[in-house]
Amino acid sequence: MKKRTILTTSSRGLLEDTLPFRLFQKAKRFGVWDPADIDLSQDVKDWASFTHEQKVAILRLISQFQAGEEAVTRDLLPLMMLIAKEGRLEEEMYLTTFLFEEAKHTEFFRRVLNALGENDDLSCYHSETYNTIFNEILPTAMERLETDHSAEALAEASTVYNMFVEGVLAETGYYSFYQSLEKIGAMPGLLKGIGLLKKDEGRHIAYGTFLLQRLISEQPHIFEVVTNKMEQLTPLAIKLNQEGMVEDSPFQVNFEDTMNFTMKQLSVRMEILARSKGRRLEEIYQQSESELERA
Ligand code: MN3
Ligand code: FE
Repeated sequence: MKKRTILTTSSRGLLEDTLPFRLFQKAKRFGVWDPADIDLSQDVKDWASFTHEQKVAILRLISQFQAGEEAVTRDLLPLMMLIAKEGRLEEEMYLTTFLFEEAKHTEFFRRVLNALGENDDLSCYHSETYNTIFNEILPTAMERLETDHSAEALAEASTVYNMFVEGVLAETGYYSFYQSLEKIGAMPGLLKGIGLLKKDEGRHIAYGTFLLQRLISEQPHIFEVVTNKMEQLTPLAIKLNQEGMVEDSPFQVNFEDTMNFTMKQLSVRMEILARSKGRRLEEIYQQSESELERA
């Protein structure tokens, strides 16, 4: 039988000044908002005043987020399991909040749809590229961790999940919601929830960035693994935007602006990771949360 050592009663204790533990502290303070507390009464009124085209545009966004939040909730466990098996206690502690938050995001969008009375099948809003990413690439990369515990498999999984799906696609989605609804002052409950979940996602992306930096610092060739994966995924982000494009956007959203935003996210993520090349492991653990967000 394998014998293990308990960490918190050893002289090691908890590594309280490391980034994963600090993210855990933050999540306990800011990640505990309840979707049930968000007032959607004005949203219901606004919805009734929307044109058919406006409803279609917002339903497309909501349905993509709804399915996306469900996917990240269902696909995270293999990563948590691997981190736990490696005995990285502070990272595992942070990840308990990560999964809890994704579950709340899944609940949030369903609450919005229920409040709006939109109970039909929404899969018509999931384009071919959307399905490829969320129903094939993401679950495959995550499930691989059940049997493949290599640094390469972990780096590819985190690149798909944290850098691409969260760092590029979700960020573009928030941008589109704000571009559509904020300037006309509509659906304040939906926007409030999006503001809260965007902050949760900031911590998720920060963890993914830390994880990849740690892997790169331990094995420099992992940077190439991440770059290759991102290059493979980039055309899908472009296609996804194109498939969601409509002529004469009912909210006057500029397609070029959205595409530029996506491309900027892609380059920012890689710039931040590039900085970890040649850095000592200790520095990676000690860095501040804001360092992970700055390009
Ligand atoms: Mn989420
Ligand atoms: Fe997330």
